[in-house]
Amino acid sequence: EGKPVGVLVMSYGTPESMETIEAYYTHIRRGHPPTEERLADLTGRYKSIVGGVFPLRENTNRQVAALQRTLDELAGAGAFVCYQGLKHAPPFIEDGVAAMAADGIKEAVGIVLTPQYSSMSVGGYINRAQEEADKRGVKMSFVKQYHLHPQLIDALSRRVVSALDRFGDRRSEVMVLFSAHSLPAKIVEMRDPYPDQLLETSRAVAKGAGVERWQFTWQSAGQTGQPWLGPDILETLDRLAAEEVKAVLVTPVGFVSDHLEVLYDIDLEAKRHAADLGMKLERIDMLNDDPQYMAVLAESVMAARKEAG
Ligand code: FEC
Repeated sequence: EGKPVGVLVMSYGTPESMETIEAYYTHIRRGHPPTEERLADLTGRYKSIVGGVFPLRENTNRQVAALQRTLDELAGAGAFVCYQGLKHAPPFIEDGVAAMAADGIKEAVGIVLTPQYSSMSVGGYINRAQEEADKRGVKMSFVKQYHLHPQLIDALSRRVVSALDRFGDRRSEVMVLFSAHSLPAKIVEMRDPYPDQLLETSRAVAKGAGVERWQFTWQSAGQTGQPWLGPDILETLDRLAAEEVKAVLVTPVGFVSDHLEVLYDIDLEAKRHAADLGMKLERIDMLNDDPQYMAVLAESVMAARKEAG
């Protein structure tokens, strides 16, 4: 008793600088360096987004600091201590667990900065954390998902409502397009909960925002040679344009932060595609370190801790 519980806050990670994009990309590709061409393409995407790589990293740092403050408020100062663990960049998930162990932490809760569970995303983070925790004698439990937490739904619903205001008197024509990162289509045969959980979040947010015209679409599929879940947002925009839809509000529900997959894939690529089709495309503001989102994370951590006894 009296010892703080560690909180391993896990997120995808972003390069530390333009020079480390190659190492980052190689890690994502499980140790296989990208071709010159693919590296140049990714570097170009980072260069073209507002802010580039450094602010993205500061964003994760701010989220971890804000979660620490929220846990101090809700559970009392000293009850929990947060550590960062990134999937594809330093400090890696293993570094975060090692730092906890070095500080004498014996028990910890892990949580990922994405609301829905998939064996290929959140499951991967958890496996890596658990393996390192076993080596270092840290007892860990995990928050697997929080995709229907009432405060998450409320925070997203409010963002939808305020973004709809940007359409003025065209508001009622807007198609709300919920989106999330695609995954290889084989997850469907694996009965992975990811697609259903994304639809559950989308449905709850549509209800919370009083939206009737909505659809779900995938985005940011990788190029691995195997099929990925579709339709992709660009195909969805083509179809909607053919159906005479003139205005869309993209609402990412699997991402919580301003990062490449939002600032490039939606704000530049999808927006340009929509403009070519004569459509107006807007996007909701991301949650980042929004106080309601921080409360979702803090409450989920506290509940997992309670369950772990
Ligand atoms: O802003 C940043 O610097 C990071 C942006 C970023 C986020 C993100 C989130 C997710 N990913 C997920 C799955 C995959 C799978 C592959 C894959 C590949 C990439 C590549 C980049 C990248 N991802 Fe990512 N992802 C982000 C960035 N992702 C860059 C490299 C290829 C490309 O540019 O297209 C395929 C790996 C392979 O080759 O086998 C699978 C999932 C998420 C959302 C959940 C989470 O945040 O963990 C799932 C942010």
